[in-house]
Amino acid sequence: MQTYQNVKARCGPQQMSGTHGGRFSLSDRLKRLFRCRKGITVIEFAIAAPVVFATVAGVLELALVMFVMTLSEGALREASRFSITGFTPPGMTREERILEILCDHTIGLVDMTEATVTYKVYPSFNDIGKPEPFTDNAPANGTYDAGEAFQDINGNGQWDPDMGAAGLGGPGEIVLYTIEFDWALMTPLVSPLMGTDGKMTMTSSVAVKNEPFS
Ligand SMILES: [Ca+2]
Ligand SMILES: [Ca+2]
Repeated sequence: MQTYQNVKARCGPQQMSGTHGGRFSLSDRLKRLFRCRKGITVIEFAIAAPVVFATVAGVLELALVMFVMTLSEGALREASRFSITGFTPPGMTREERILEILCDHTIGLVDMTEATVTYKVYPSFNDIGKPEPFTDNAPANGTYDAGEAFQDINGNGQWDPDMGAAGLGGPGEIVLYTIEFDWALMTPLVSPLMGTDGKMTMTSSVAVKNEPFS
């Protein structure tokens, strides 16, 4: 254990008498410097502290990001659970009620005025995110080209790489709910690893089947 007496014994006046008539040569000074451990803890802390603080900040930042993602996913499930009933509350639309639920269940951490919430209707769960079917023959290159025949699943008069139709769907239909928003990262040291320009885009989706409401 490093005690004051030990330090004094190693670095004290009795060690300060040099071999050159009381004056220290450079080698004497270097030997004393390497022998002396007084203040070494402060130096070690000064070196390690930035790394420790950055690590702690990164862990807290990551924990907060995961917390917000979990919140937004839970909020989206709650909103879709309301919407599958087809119920329209008095004095507001279903879309307005959905935004209200999302706002409540993200406890104010997500700015709903900046978030993008979308609803898409699909023929089945297997069709989610898939393109509208087309006849690949002009030319046969694996992609849709203008003039090729296609099935206009979402009824908008054009071929789409995602066949989903906008809306909350009718009875028994499959609906995909998605929320997307930018989360402002707080630690400059971590933000380059997790996002761009100090922000991280978060996206959550939930697919449900509407009840046979009337
Ligand atoms: Ca083609
Ligand atoms: Ca279309």
